[in-house]
Amino acid sequence: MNSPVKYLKDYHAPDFWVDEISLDIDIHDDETLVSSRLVVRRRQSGDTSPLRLDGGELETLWVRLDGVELSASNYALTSESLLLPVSGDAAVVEIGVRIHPETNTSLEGLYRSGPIYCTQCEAEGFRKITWYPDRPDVLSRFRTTLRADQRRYPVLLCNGNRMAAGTLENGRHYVTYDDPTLKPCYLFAAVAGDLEVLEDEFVTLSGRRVALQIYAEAADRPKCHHAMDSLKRAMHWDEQVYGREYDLDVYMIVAVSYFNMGAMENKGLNIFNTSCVLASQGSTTDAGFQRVESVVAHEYFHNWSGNRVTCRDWFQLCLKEGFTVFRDQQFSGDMLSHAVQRIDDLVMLRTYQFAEDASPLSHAVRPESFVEINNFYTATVYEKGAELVRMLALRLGQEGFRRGTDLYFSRHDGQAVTVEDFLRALGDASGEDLNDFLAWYRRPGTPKLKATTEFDAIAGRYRLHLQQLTEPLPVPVRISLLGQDGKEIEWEVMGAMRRGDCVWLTEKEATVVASGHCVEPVPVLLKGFSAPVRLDYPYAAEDLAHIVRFEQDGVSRWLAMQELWQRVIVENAQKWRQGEGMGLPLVLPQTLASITATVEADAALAARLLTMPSEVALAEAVESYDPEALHMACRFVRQAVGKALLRQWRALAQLSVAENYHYDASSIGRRAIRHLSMSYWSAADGDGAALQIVEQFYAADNMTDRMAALSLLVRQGGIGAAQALAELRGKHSAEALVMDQWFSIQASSPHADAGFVTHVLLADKDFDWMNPNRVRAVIGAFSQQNPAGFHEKGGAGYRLLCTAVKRLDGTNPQLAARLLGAFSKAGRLLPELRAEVLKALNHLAASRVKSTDVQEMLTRLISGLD
Ligand code: B3K
Ligand code: ZN
Repeated sequence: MNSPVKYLKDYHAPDFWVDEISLDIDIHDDETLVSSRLVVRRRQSGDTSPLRLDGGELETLWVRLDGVELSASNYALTSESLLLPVSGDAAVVEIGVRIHPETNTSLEGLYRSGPIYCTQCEAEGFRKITWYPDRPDVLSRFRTTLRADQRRYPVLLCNGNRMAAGTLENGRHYVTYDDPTLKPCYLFAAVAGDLEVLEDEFVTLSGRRVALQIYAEAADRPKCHHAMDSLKRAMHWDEQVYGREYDLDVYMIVAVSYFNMGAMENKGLNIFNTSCVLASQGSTTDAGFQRVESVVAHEYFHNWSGNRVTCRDWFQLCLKEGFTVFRDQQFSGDMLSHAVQRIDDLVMLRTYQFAEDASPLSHAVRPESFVEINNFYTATVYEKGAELVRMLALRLGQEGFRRGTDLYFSRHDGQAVTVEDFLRALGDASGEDLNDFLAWYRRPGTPKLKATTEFDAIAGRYRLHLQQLTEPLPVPVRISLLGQDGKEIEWEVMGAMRRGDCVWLTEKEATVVASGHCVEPVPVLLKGFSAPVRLDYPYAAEDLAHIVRFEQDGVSRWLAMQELWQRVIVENAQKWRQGEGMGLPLVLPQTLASITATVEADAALAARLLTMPSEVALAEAVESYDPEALHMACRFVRQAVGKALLRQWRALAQLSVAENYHYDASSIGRRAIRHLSMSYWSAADGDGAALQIVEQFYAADNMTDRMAALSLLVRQGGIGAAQALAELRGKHSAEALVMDQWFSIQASSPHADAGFVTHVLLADKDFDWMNPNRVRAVIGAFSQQNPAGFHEKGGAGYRLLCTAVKRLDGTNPQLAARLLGAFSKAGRLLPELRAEVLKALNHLAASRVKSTDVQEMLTRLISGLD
């Protein structure tokens, strides 16, 4: 099967609009009957093209056109399309179909998540519910009736306002909803289940009362408070920062256990993976709490950036996702810490997006073509897409950007638009032409910058030469020059525009000059990581230490620290490969020691600076990727740093944290420092640290402390790990989200037998191939967070992943395809490992993969390796 490639250049406006749709969804145990009534209208009067509807896996029962039932010879039906011969400019189409949510394992369309019926329609899932023009530029008014057994499905939910409800024969009931907003079908949602609700209220800026409801299974309701608080904070923030108010009378969130992503922004009725709603001190880590807060905010922000102003076609996906990620990053920064939030976002960007962009999976933020749109919900569209909006915000300044977003929202409210419309609105509000930014949206790959310096000590003249090695783009390079005393030095720029501390490179080259200094300054480049580029500048290790010591911007200090860590680890990896002894240059422990002294001022930032980059992140810093060498170097450096600063780690491992667990920036930061210090201490002196780790595991009153201790115990292995794992399982076996952590901590632990451990986990009685969270906790953790295990010589790890993908291809293609992302670094692997990857991928390709999702990923990956 060869699925067609879709091209952006082929976009045509739809032939028909759908002014209204009435749906009736009648849920039974062994089938669901869906009848629909579409009021359609031609876009161009007099045109004669047939009405084209999309479908997938539908059993068509009847079709009526303007009240007359059509026989099969009157329409053209394939498994994916239904063409109806509409003669005039308008028509009423009625269709009945039978679907099977009870056996729908793809988690797309209408499906069962355990005892709950729910939907996932983005991007093209609505066509699995009924025949419809399944494209985001067709906006319609939806009226929906849901019917189901009343005892087992007492709660029936749909977008919009509840208009009617009542009982039916045979213990069944129904509810009718009307959604007054016009929406594309990807924002449609329906839920039926035995759910409890946590209720609250939000009064908007203009005084309207909005009912807030979070639905979950009874046992989970007490864990919904953090999500509710996050929602209210997000609603308030969007009013203050973007002037955006919520528009309906009710905002609902439903938590389900079987979900392919984090959450979905359906109009007024978000459906969430439980992992992004539920949070409690006893079962959720600090990182989990943060994730809930940011995903709740992200989906809420979509109400404007995505729902009220939506995408014309799926090529424009970044229009809603990049912008909304940028908004949720700003929000999270405002909630806890700007520097720490930016650092966490950069870890994601530089670890995963940079890797994707350097791989055969590389694509533009706005791709020109795709086979399966589900394969394009990527780090590039989301994270790089957010970076592009960040640069636009920098270019326009705070007020100009706000004027621009105001204009974008008001000009395009209720429309389905493009990246060009976005740039035009942002620019128009300030009289700027932002067209040059389109190149950022169109061009795949990470741009490269090179910086070189010249210094004439006698004349006191300093020149910093910036050069774009790739085709020039508008690149903002925020700069400071640090003098010997750490103070900032004045500078000027030639060949580029300057705004504040930012040089806006538009041409190939520009030069920054400073004069009157007899010691060469240290340049701090790309402050705050002002552009998503790779920068090549030959810093001396001492310069990096100087930046860490004197620069005010925490993100720039972290960037310098990353480079220092990276250099020490990569050098040691080379030594290990050549059989030479590894070593720790003094500058690293000295710099770390200076940071340990700043813990009281900002524990969370200090923790980020003191954290070694992960092996996965380090893979981005090397041209030829040898996972074993990097792993050995990391082990050595962790232990050496542990020994060099043993006194500090032991003291910081006892750092006081407020007695009762509290989710706030300072407590989170202090816990992070404790755990990091325990890990260095344990690397340097396993026996010495053991007691504290074990005590913390058993005495902890919160999951952050407990999981930190558990991961160290599992790393050490042996009886301590086995007992702790059994204890956690004994206490939390009924909590799926804790069990996910139980699985993932083992699958990601870098033991020599990691592959074997992963096989054992797959055979565990609680492993469930149908639950994406569980699959990600084992297969995802092993292949993406355990490089030493995954890249084991001989390719066993690759075969394990490919076997899993093959198995999931038949049940959940989206999940299967996504797991293949673990191969994105394959092109840079050592030749023998690369050959094993290719073998495993070819074997999978030869096994008759069914889904277009997996086929497209395989084609792209294999063509990049061949
Ligand atoms: N818009 C959804 C993602 C849908 C993915 C479909 N394969 C979640 C989000 O980004 O908010
Ligand atoms: Zn989103």
